Amino acid sequence: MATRAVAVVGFELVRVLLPLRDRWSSGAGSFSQRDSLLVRAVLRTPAGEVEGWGECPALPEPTYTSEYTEAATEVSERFLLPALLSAQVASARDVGPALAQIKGHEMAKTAFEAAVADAELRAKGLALADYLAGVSDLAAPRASTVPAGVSVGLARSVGSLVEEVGGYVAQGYFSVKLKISRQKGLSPGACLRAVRERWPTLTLAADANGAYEGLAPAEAAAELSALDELGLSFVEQPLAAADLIGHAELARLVRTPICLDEALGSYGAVEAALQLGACSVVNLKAGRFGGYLEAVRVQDLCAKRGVALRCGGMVETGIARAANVALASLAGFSLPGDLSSTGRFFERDVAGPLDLLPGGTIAVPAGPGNGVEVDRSLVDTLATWRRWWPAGNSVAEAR
Ligand code: OSB
Ligand code: MG
Repeated sequence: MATRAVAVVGFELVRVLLPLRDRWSSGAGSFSQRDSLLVRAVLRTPAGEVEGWGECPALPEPTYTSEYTEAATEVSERFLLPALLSAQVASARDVGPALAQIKGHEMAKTAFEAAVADAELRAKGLALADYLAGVSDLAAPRASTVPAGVSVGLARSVGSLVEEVGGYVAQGYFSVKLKISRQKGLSPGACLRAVRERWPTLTLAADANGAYEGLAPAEAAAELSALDELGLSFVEQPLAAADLIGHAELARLVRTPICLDEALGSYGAVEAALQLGACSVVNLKAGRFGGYLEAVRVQDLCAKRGVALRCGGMVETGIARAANVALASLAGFSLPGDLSSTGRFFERDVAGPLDLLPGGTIAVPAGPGNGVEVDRSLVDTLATWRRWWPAGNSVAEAR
Protein backbone atom coordinates (compact mmCIF):
# COMPACT_ATOMS: atom_id res chain seq x y z
CA MET A 1 0.00 0.00 0.00
CA ALA A 2 1.34 3.40 -0.94
CA THR A 3 1.99 5.54 2.12
CA ARG A 4 0.44 8.95 1.96
CA ALA A 5 2.03 12.06 3.44
CA VAL A 6 -1.15 12.70 5.42
CA ALA A 7 -3.59 10.00 6.48
CA VAL A 8 -6.48 9.81 8.86
CA VAL A 9 -5.83 7.79 12.02
CA GLY A 10 -9.43 7.96 13.17
CA PHE A 11 -12.33 10.06 14.34
CA GLU A 12 -13.83 10.35 17.79
CA LEU A 13 -17.45 11.36 18.27
CA VAL A 14 -18.13 13.02 21.63
CA ARG A 15 -21.50 14.12 22.92
CA VAL A 16 -21.19 16.87 25.53
CA LEU A 17 -23.87 18.44 27.70
CA LEU A 18 -23.10 22.04 28.65
CA PRO A 19 -25.29 23.82 31.18
CA LEU A 20 -26.43 27.23 29.89
CA ARG A 21 -26.24 30.31 32.13
CA ASP A 22 -29.88 31.00 31.28
CA ARG A 23 -32.49 28.98 29.46
CA TRP A 24 -32.45 29.76 25.72
CA SER A 25 -35.93 30.34 24.25
CA SER A 26 -36.91 31.17 20.72
CA GLY A 27 -39.40 30.16 18.07
CA ALA A 28 -36.65 27.74 16.98
CA GLY A 29 -36.57 25.79 20.22
CA SER A 30 -35.97 26.13 23.92
CA PHE A 31 -33.38 24.38 26.11
CA SER A 32 -31.36 24.90 29.29
CA GLN A 33 -28.50 22.53 28.46
CA ARG A 34 -26.63 22.41 25.15
CA ASP A 35 -26.41 18.79 23.96
CA SER A 36 -23.73 19.06 21.30
CA LEU A 37 -21.99 16.53 19.05
CA LEU A 38 -18.25 17.14 18.72
CA VAL A 39 -15.89 15.45 16.28
CA ARG A 40 -12.19 14.93 16.97
CA ALA A 41 -10.16 14.08 13.87
CA VAL A 42 -6.70 12.58 14.25
CA LEU A 43 -4.35 12.81 11.26
CA ARG A 44 -0.90 11.33 10.78
CA THR A 45 1.36 13.88 9.09
CA PRO A 46 5.09 14.18 8.38
CA ALA A 47 5.23 16.28 11.55
CA GLY A 48 3.57 13.55 13.66
CA GLU A 49 -0.01 13.01 14.79
CA VAL A 50 -2.21 16.09 14.96
CA GLU A 51 -5.79 16.40 16.10
CA GLY A 52 -8.54 18.84 15.20
CA TRP A 53 -12.01 19.55 16.50
CA GLY A 54 -15.31 20.23 14.79
CA GLU A 55 -18.81 20.76 16.14
CA CYS A 56 -22.20 19.82 14.76
CA PRO A 57 -24.47 22.81 15.43
CA ALA A 58 -27.71 20.79 15.33
CA LEU A 59 -29.98 21.57 18.27
CA PRO A 60 -31.24 18.89 20.70
CA GLU A 61 -34.67 18.91 19.00
CA PRO A 62 -35.73 19.37 15.34
CA THR A 63 -37.29 22.77 16.06
CA TYR A 64 -35.09 24.98 13.85
CA THR A 65 -34.46 22.68 10.90
CA SER A 66 -35.06 18.92 10.69
CA GLU A 67 -31.63 18.05 12.06
CA TYR A 68 -31.15 17.31 15.78
CA THR A 69 -28.27 16.02 17.86
CA GLU A 70 -29.32 12.38 18.19
CA ALA A 71 -30.09 12.07 14.48
CA ALA A 72 -26.77 13.72 13.63
CA THR A 73 -25.01 11.15 15.81
CA GLU A 74 -26.86 8.30 14.14
CA VAL A 75 -26.20 9.48 10.57
CA SER A 76 -22.56 10.08 11.46
CA GLU A 77 -22.08 6.52 12.69
CA ARG A 78 -24.11 4.74 10.06
CA PHE A 79 -23.22 6.72 6.95
CA LEU A 80 -20.76 9.60 7.28
CA LEU A 81 -17.92 7.85 9.09
CA PRO A 82 -17.90 4.76 6.85
CA ALA A 83 -17.87 7.03 3.77
CA LEU A 84 -15.06 9.20 5.11
CA LEU A 85 -12.95 6.26 6.22
CA SER A 86 -13.40 4.31 3.00
CA ALA A 87 -12.49 7.41 0.95
CA GLN A 88 -9.41 7.86 3.20
CA VAL A 89 -10.24 11.53 3.54
CA ALA A 90 -7.31 13.47 4.95
CA SER A 91 -7.99 17.00 3.77
CA ALA A 92 -10.95 19.34 4.38
CA ARG A 93 -11.59 19.77 0.67
CA ASP A 94 -12.11 15.99 0.28
CA VAL A 95 -14.85 15.82 2.93
CA GLY A 96 -17.71 17.35 0.91
CA PRO A 97 -17.11 15.15 -2.18
CA ALA A 98 -16.76 12.00 0.00
CA LEU A 99 -20.16 12.70 1.59
CA ALA A 100 -22.00 13.96 -1.50
CA GLN A 101 -23.93 10.73 -2.01
CA ILE A 102 -25.55 11.14 1.42
CA LYS A 103 -28.36 13.66 1.14
CA GLY A 104 -29.06 16.36 3.72
CA HIS A 105 -27.58 16.26 7.24
CA GLU A 106 -25.51 19.35 6.48
CA MET A 107 -24.85 20.13 10.13
CA ALA A 108 -23.39 16.68 10.80
CA LYS A 109 -21.25 16.96 7.66
CA THR A 110 -20.02 20.37 8.78
CA ALA A 111 -18.59 18.91 11.99
CA PHE A 112 -16.38 16.47 10.05
CA GLU A 113 -15.16 19.07 7.56
CA ALA A 114 -14.34 21.46 10.41
CA ALA A 115 -12.48 18.78 12.40
CA VAL A 116 -10.38 17.71 9.42
CA ALA A 117 -9.66 21.35 8.52
CA ASP A 118 -8.59 22.12 12.08
CA ALA A 119 -6.16 19.17 12.17
CA GLU A 120 -4.84 19.80 8.65
CA LEU A 121 -4.27 23.51 9.29
CA ARG A 122 -2.64 22.91 12.68
CA ALA A 123 -0.18 20.63 10.92
CA LYS A 124 0.50 23.37 8.35
CA GLY A 125 0.60 26.21 10.88
CA LEU A 126 -2.15 28.03 8.98
CA ALA A 127 -5.05 29.94 10.56
CA LEU A 128 -8.53 28.86 9.43
CA ALA A 129 -9.38 32.49 8.56
CA ASP A 130 -6.40 32.65 6.18
CA TYR A 131 -7.27 29.28 4.66
CA LEU A 132 -10.87 30.38 4.02
CA ALA A 133 -9.71 33.73 2.61
CA GLY A 134 -7.51 31.77 0.18
CA VAL A 135 -10.52 29.70 -0.93
CA SER A 136 -12.63 32.84 -1.52
CA ASP A 137 -12.67 34.56 -4.93
CA LEU A 138 -12.70 37.99 -3.34
CA ALA A 139 -9.55 40.03 -3.69
CA ALA A 140 -10.23 42.23 -0.66
CA PRO A 141 -8.30 41.14 2.45
CA ARG A 142 -9.97 39.53 5.45
CA ALA A 143 -10.51 41.43 8.68
CA SER A 144 -8.47 40.84 11.85
CA THR A 145 -11.43 41.65 14.12
CA VAL A 146 -15.15 41.15 13.55
CA PRO A 147 -18.04 43.16 15.01
CA ALA A 148 -19.69 41.17 17.80
CA GLY A 149 -23.43 40.82 18.18
CA VAL A 150 -25.73 39.21 20.66
CA SER A 151 -28.94 37.35 19.89
CA VAL A 152 -31.41 37.77 22.77
CA GLY A 153 -33.94 35.00 23.38
CA LEU A 154 -37.66 35.52 23.97
CA ALA A 155 -38.21 37.57 27.11
CA ARG A 156 -40.75 37.10 29.92
CA SER A 157 -41.56 40.81 30.08
CA VAL A 158 -40.57 44.07 28.44
CA GLY A 159 -38.90 45.09 31.72
CA SER A 160 -36.73 41.96 31.91
CA LEU A 161 -35.86 42.33 28.22
CA VAL A 162 -34.66 45.92 28.67
CA GLU A 163 -32.67 44.81 31.71
CA GLU A 164 -31.04 41.95 29.78
CA VAL A 165 -30.17 44.15 26.80
CA GLY A 166 -28.78 46.75 29.24
CA GLY A 167 -26.40 44.11 30.56
CA TYR A 168 -25.04 43.42 27.06
CA VAL A 169 -24.73 47.14 26.28
CA ALA A 170 -22.80 47.59 29.54
CA GLN A 171 -20.42 44.79 28.47
CA GLY A 172 -19.74 46.65 25.22
CA TYR A 173 -22.05 45.08 22.64
CA PHE A 174 -23.45 47.59 20.13
CA SER A 175 -25.42 45.13 17.97
CA VAL A 176 -28.45 43.24 19.28
CA LYS A 177 -30.90 40.90 17.59
CA LEU A 178 -34.14 40.21 19.44
CA LYS A 179 -36.07 37.00 19.02
CA ILE A 180 -39.71 37.83 18.36
CA SER A 181 -42.85 35.72 18.59
CA ARG A 182 -46.54 36.34 17.99
CA GLN A 183 -47.53 33.75 20.57
CA LYS A 184 -46.18 34.48 24.00
CA GLY A 185 -48.34 37.51 24.73
CA LEU A 186 -45.43 39.93 24.36
CA SER A 187 -45.88 41.79 21.10
CA PRO A 188 -42.83 42.17 18.85
CA GLY A 189 -43.62 45.86 18.50
CA ALA A 190 -43.66 46.47 22.27
CA CYS A 191 -40.31 44.67 22.76
CA LEU A 192 -38.52 46.34 19.86
CA ARG A 193 -39.95 49.80 20.63
CA ALA A 194 -38.86 49.63 24.28
CA VAL A 195 -35.30 48.71 23.32
CA ARG A 196 -35.17 51.31 20.55
CA GLU A 197 -36.46 54.08 22.85
CA ARG A 198 -33.87 53.27 25.51
CA TRP A 199 -30.93 52.94 23.00
CA PRO A 200 -31.65 55.12 19.95
CA THR A 201 -28.33 54.33 18.21
CA LEU A 202 -28.06 50.60 18.96
CA THR A 203 -27.74 48.39 15.87
CA LEU A 204 -31.04 46.54 16.32
CA ALA A 205 -32.69 43.69 14.42
CA ALA A 206 -35.41 41.07 14.92
CA ASP A 207 -35.48 37.30 14.27
CA ALA A 208 -38.97 35.79 13.90
CA ASN A 209 -38.01 32.16 13.16
CA GLY A 210 -41.11 31.84 10.99
CA ALA A 211 -43.52 33.40 13.49
CA TYR A 212 -45.58 34.96 10.67
CA GLU A 213 -46.00 31.62 8.87
CA GLY A 214 -49.63 31.05 7.89
CA LEU A 215 -50.32 34.74 7.29
CA ALA A 216 -50.65 35.96 3.72
CA PRO A 217 -47.73 38.24 2.83
CA ALA A 218 -50.07 41.26 2.88
CA GLU A 219 -51.26 40.35 6.39
CA ALA A 220 -47.69 39.85 7.62
CA ALA A 221 -46.77 43.17 6.00
CA ALA A 222 -49.61 44.93 7.85
CA GLU A 223 -48.08 43.79 11.16
CA LEU A 224 -44.44 44.22 10.22
CA SER A 225 -44.76 47.67 8.65
CA ALA A 226 -45.51 48.93 12.17
CA LEU A 227 -41.78 48.28 12.78
CA ASP A 228 -40.63 50.34 9.80
CA GLU A 229 -40.10 53.46 11.93
CA LEU A 230 -37.72 51.67 14.34
CA GLY A 231 -34.74 51.68 11.98
CA LEU A 232 -34.12 47.93 12.27
CA SER A 233 -31.20 46.50 10.28
CA PHE A 234 -33.48 43.65 9.21
CA VAL A 235 -36.23 41.26 10.22
CA GLU A 236 -35.04 37.68 9.91
CA GLN A 237 -37.12 34.79 8.57
CA PRO A 238 -40.65 36.11 9.14
CA LEU A 239 -42.42 33.45 7.02
CA ALA A 240 -42.04 29.69 6.57
CA ALA A 241 -38.65 28.28 5.59
CA ALA A 242 -39.74 27.19 2.10
CA ASP A 243 -41.76 30.32 1.29
CA LEU A 244 -39.39 32.26 -0.97
CA ILE A 245 -42.22 33.73 -3.04
CA GLY A 246 -44.04 34.95 0.08
CA HIS A 247 -40.85 36.59 1.34
CA ALA A 248 -40.40 38.28 -2.05
CA GLU A 249 -43.93 39.73 -1.83
CA LEU A 250 -43.39 40.78 1.76
CA ALA A 251 -40.07 42.45 0.90
CA ARG A 252 -41.91 44.69 -1.55
CA LEU A 253 -44.45 45.74 1.11
CA VAL A 254 -42.25 46.62 4.11
CA ARG A 255 -39.35 49.06 4.41
CA THR A 256 -37.37 46.98 6.95
CA PRO A 257 -34.93 44.77 5.00
CA ILE A 258 -35.83 41.05 4.98
CA CYS A 259 -33.10 38.62 6.07
CA LEU A 260 -33.38 34.88 5.41
CA ASP A 261 -31.98 32.12 7.64
CA GLU A 262 -33.89 28.78 7.68
CA ALA A 263 -34.92 29.37 4.03
CA LEU A 264 -31.35 29.09 2.78
CA GLY A 265 -30.17 25.47 2.89
CA SER A 266 -28.12 25.31 -0.29
CA TYR A 267 -26.18 27.51 -2.70
CA GLY A 268 -29.04 27.12 -5.19
CA ALA A 269 -31.58 28.29 -2.63
CA VAL A 270 -29.53 31.44 -2.05
CA GLU A 271 -29.37 32.07 -5.80
CA ALA A 272 -33.14 31.59 -6.06
CA ALA A 273 -33.85 33.88 -3.11
CA LEU A 274 -31.68 36.64 -4.54
CA GLN A 275 -33.17 36.29 -8.01
CA LEU A 276 -36.71 36.49 -6.60
CA GLY A 277 -35.92 39.46 -4.36
CA ALA A 278 -36.93 37.39 -1.32
CA CYS A 279 -34.25 38.99 0.88
CA SER A 280 -31.71 41.78 0.90
CA VAL A 281 -29.76 40.33 3.85
CA VAL A 282 -28.41 36.78 4.14
CA ASN A 283 -27.79 35.11 7.51
CA LEU A 284 -25.06 32.59 6.74
CA LYS A 285 -24.40 29.54 8.91
CA ALA A 286 -21.89 27.01 7.64
CA GLY A 287 -23.94 24.26 9.27
CA ARG A 288 -26.85 24.85 6.90
CA PHE A 289 -24.60 24.37 3.88
CA GLY A 290 -22.60 21.28 4.89
CA GLY A 291 -19.41 23.08 5.78
CA TYR A 292 -17.23 26.17 5.83
CA LEU A 293 -15.93 25.68 2.27
CA GLU A 294 -19.45 25.82 0.82
CA ALA A 295 -20.19 28.78 3.10
CA VAL A 296 -17.25 30.63 1.50
CA ARG A 297 -18.84 30.10 -1.93
CA VAL A 298 -22.13 31.52 -0.65
CA GLN A 299 -20.19 34.48 0.75
CA ASP A 300 -18.59 35.02 -2.67
CA LEU A 301 -22.02 34.93 -4.32
CA CYS A 302 -23.51 37.44 -1.88
CA ALA A 303 -20.55 39.79 -2.29
CA LYS A 304 -20.82 39.64 -6.09
CA ARG A 305 -24.55 40.40 -5.92
CA GLY A 306 -24.02 43.22 -3.44
CA VAL A 307 -26.21 41.55 -0.82
CA ALA A 308 -25.72 42.37 2.86
CA LEU A 309 -24.23 39.38 4.69
CA ARG A 310 -23.99 38.39 8.33
CA CYS A 311 -22.70 35.30 10.10
CA GLY A 312 -25.28 33.46 12.19
CA GLY A 313 -24.84 31.35 15.31
CA MET A 314 -26.55 28.38 16.96
CA VAL A 315 -25.62 28.63 20.63
CA GLU A 316 -22.53 26.57 19.89
CA THR A 317 -19.45 25.96 22.01
CA GLY A 318 -16.20 27.82 21.33
CA ILE A 319 -15.23 25.14 18.80
CA ALA A 320 -17.86 26.20 16.25
CA ARG A 321 -17.88 29.84 17.40
CA ALA A 322 -14.15 30.18 16.61
CA ALA A 323 -14.72 28.81 13.10
CA ASN A 324 -17.69 31.17 12.68
CA VAL A 325 -15.49 34.13 13.61
CA ALA A 326 -12.92 32.98 11.01
CA LEU A 327 -15.66 32.78 8.36
CA ALA A 328 -17.06 36.20 9.34
CA SER A 329 -13.62 37.78 8.81
CA LEU A 330 -14.02 37.40 5.03
CA ALA A 331 -14.55 40.59 3.03
CA GLY A 332 -18.10 39.70 1.96
CA PHE A 333 -19.49 40.07 5.49
CA SER A 334 -20.95 43.55 5.91
CA LEU A 335 -23.15 43.34 9.04
CA PRO A 336 -22.47 42.28 12.64
CA GLY A 337 -23.34 38.62 13.14
CA ASP A 338 -24.36 36.36 16.03
CA LEU A 339 -20.79 36.36 17.32
CA SER A 340 -20.58 36.81 21.06
CA SER A 341 -17.86 36.15 23.64
CA THR A 342 -17.15 32.67 24.98
CA GLY A 343 -18.86 33.48 28.28
CA ARG A 344 -22.16 34.65 26.79
CA PHE A 345 -23.98 31.32 26.90
CA PHE A 346 -21.88 29.09 29.17
CA GLU A 347 -20.22 29.51 32.55
CA ARG A 348 -17.42 27.28 31.26
CA ASP A 349 -16.91 26.60 27.57
CA VAL A 350 -15.00 23.62 26.16
CA ALA A 351 -12.89 25.88 23.90
CA GLY A 352 -11.75 29.47 23.87
CA PRO A 353 -11.08 32.19 24.47
CA LEU A 354 -13.15 34.50 22.26
CA ASP A 355 -13.27 37.75 24.19
CA LEU A 356 -15.19 40.94 23.61
CA LEU A 357 -12.72 43.76 22.87
CA PRO A 358 -13.28 47.45 23.53
CA GLY A 359 -15.42 48.76 20.68
CA GLY A 360 -17.58 45.64 20.68
CA THR A 361 -15.44 43.46 18.45
CA ILE A 362 -13.88 39.99 18.65
CA ALA A 363 -10.34 39.23 17.47
CA VAL A 364 -10.12 36.64 14.70
CA PRO A 365 -8.01 33.79 16.12
CA ALA A 366 -4.54 34.05 14.57
CA GLY A 367 -3.17 30.68 15.69
CA PRO A 368 -3.18 27.56 13.51
CA GLY A 369 -6.46 25.81 12.74
CA ASN A 370 -9.50 27.30 14.45
CA GLY A 371 -7.07 29.03 16.82
CA VAL A 372 -8.74 28.11 20.12
CA GLU A 373 -7.65 25.55 22.66
CA VAL A 374 -9.96 22.71 23.65
CA ASP A 375 -10.18 22.05 27.39
CA ARG A 376 -9.80 18.25 27.28
CA SER A 377 -10.54 17.73 30.94
CA LEU A 378 -13.76 19.74 30.67
CA VAL A 379 -14.75 17.69 27.60
CA ASP A 380 -14.15 14.56 29.68
CA THR A 381 -16.28 15.95 32.50
CA LEU A 382 -19.16 17.00 30.24
CA ALA A 383 -19.08 13.98 27.91
CA THR A 384 -22.25 11.87 28.03
CA TRP A 385 -21.17 9.46 25.28
CA ARG A 386 -18.12 8.94 23.08
CA ARG A 387 -16.83 6.50 20.50
CA TRP A 388 -13.56 6.15 18.62
CA TRP A 389 -13.62 5.15 14.95
CA PRO A 390 -10.20 4.01 13.75
CA ALA A 391 -9.22 4.11 10.08
CA GLY A 392 -8.71 0.77 8.40
CA ASN A 393 -11.30 -0.94 10.55
CA SER A 394 -15.02 -0.69 9.92
CA VAL A 395 -15.93 -1.70 13.46
CA ALA A 396 -15.93 0.95 16.14
CA GLU A 397 -13.91 0.20 19.24
CA ALA A 398 -13.13 2.12 22.39
CA ARG A 399 -9.72 3.73 22.72
O1 OSB B 1 -32.52 31.51 14.25
O2 OSB B 1 -30.61 32.42 14.23
C1 OSB B 1 -31.39 31.59 14.70
C2 OSB B 1 -29.88 29.85 17.74
C3 OSB B 1 -30.21 28.55 17.47
C4 OSB B 1 -30.92 28.26 16.34
C5 OSB B 1 -31.31 29.27 15.48
C6 OSB B 1 -30.96 30.59 15.73
C7 OSB B 1 -30.26 30.88 16.89
C8 OSB B 1 -29.90 32.22 17.30
C9 OSB B 1 -28.76 32.32 18.30
O3 OSB B 1 -30.47 33.22 16.94
C10 OSB B 1 -27.62 33.04 17.77
C11 OSB B 1 -26.37 32.79 18.57
O4 OSB B 1 -25.92 31.63 18.66
O5 OSB B 1 -25.80 33.75 19.07
MG1 MG C 1 -32.43 33.02 12.71
